[in-house]
Amino acid sequence: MTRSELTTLPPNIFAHNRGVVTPQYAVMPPEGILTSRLPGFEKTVVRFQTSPEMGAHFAQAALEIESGGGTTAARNDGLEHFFYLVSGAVSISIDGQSHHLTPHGYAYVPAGHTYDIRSDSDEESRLLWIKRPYAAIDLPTPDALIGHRDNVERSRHDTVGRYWQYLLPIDDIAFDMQMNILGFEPGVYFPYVETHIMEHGLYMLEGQMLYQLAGDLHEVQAHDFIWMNHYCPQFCFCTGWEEAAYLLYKDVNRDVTF
Ligand code: UGY
Ligand code: MN
Repeated sequence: MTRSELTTLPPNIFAHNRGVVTPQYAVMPPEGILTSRLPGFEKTVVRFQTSPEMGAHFAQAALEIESGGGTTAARNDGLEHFFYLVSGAVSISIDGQSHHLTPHGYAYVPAGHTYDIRSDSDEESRLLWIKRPYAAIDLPTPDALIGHRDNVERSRHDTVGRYWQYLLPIDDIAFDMQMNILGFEPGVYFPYVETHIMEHGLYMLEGQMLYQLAGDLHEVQAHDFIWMNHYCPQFCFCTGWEEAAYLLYKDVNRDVTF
């Protein structure tokens, strides 16, 4: 191929890049996250959004599963897992019991249990995957859980025009993480700048926002990913004409360790 045939590069590629990685946060538009394959999966590629290599204490990835693809056998790596289906259709078996996920369906797999994933769709399925070592306490490990965004109550507090959906039970401190959907009407913003010990993995499900991270402003839109390190100051405005919503990982319910 000659240079003149290389027409795929967009103009102003540097000016248009929105990706940034700092010690306090990362903004990762999907187009810059390259694919890899994983042992134990077939007809599947993975795009890691965050991991310990970035400084995170969890990993988050998007799996792109072709029709009929998925795991090659039931897996148990000792970690806890949360799966959220963005598009397509998959079956997930937890300890041999099969569940069907449609878009915005999700599954929590407790540490030490097996999971097996198969795409049921004619098209590619996009499955978000959050995993981390479970921080055990003197309570039994939580049970597996299957749910769907449409069946989770929208609660409202602190401000008008925004809602929370708690996908995992927030009153059960056996859970060491929350997976929440936060939704915003256009023009709505946080009542204060948050600065907290909890870390976040944020996946934009819909809409547009201006996110302030450690004092820097970033425009984000559907399918962008943000990692926020512990104590990263954070604030956001919903800037589009449509509602915005994101899926948010948050580590909770545990004391500090020394
Ligand atoms: O609950 C939270 O920590 C949430 N409000 N943070 C965020 O959306 N960046
Ligand atoms: Mn927060």
